[in-house]
Amino acid sequence: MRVAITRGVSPGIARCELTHLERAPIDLERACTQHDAYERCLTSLGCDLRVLPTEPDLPDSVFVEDGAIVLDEVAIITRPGARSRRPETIGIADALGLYRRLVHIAAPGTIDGGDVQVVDRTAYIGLSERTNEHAVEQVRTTLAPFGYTVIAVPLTGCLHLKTAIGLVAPNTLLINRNWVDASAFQGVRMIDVDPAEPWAACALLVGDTVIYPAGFDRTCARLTDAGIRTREVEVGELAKAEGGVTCCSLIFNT
Ligand code: CIR
Repeated sequence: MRVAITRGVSPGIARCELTHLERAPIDLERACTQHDAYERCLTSLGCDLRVLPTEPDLPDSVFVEDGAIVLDEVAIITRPGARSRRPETIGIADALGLYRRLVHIAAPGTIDGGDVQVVDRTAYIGLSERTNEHAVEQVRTTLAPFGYTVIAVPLTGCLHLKTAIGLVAPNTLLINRNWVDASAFQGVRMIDVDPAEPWAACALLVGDTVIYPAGFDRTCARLTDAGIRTREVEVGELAKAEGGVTCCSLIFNT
């Protein structure tokens, strides 16, 4: 069974963390409508939803991806780089503990799940404002017994690794090379975002379909041309909080 953990949009989302965007008013009702449609899309692609209780005091808590790194063998509970986000991991650990052995990142390590992309047995980890070398080392030690290689990847100009790359098919990444050095991903097939759409790399592969944000028509056409099936969703309100399609769920098989 394929499970997706999600959490409703916090009524406090207007107080979200922002790094690369100017604060713009977020229409809460519209954000919730978009999130509902996103959850329906997950369900239609075979995910069994586990919806965590909404957290009015945790503005960014809809972005559950940042709270954990879930692999077949283990779930690593993160220590998010933004202090305001650290309490989010409590509910996520409770939910994941039903399915996986848990390992917790310890101080001084900090890491957001949005900085981790696993491709086969390689875990790429973005070194961002949220994720540091201490956490990378802890992930490396945790995953080594399971045969994973961990590669740290410097980032510039974007929040998370998964803002710069997105897994869109087996061993295939959508990439914005201005934000990450493509040479880090040796042996991986790459599709470039359209130069006019720098934010277009964030994509969520579920089975053989990519959940993809509406509004990036040129890059979406590149995916279609490459034979990749897409399902577009509107996430404009969540994008004002610097979130995208990957960050609103944690998907894994049971
Ligand atoms: C933050 O700055 O932490 C949130 N406002 C956005 C987090 C988005 N998460 C993600 O892309 N994995």
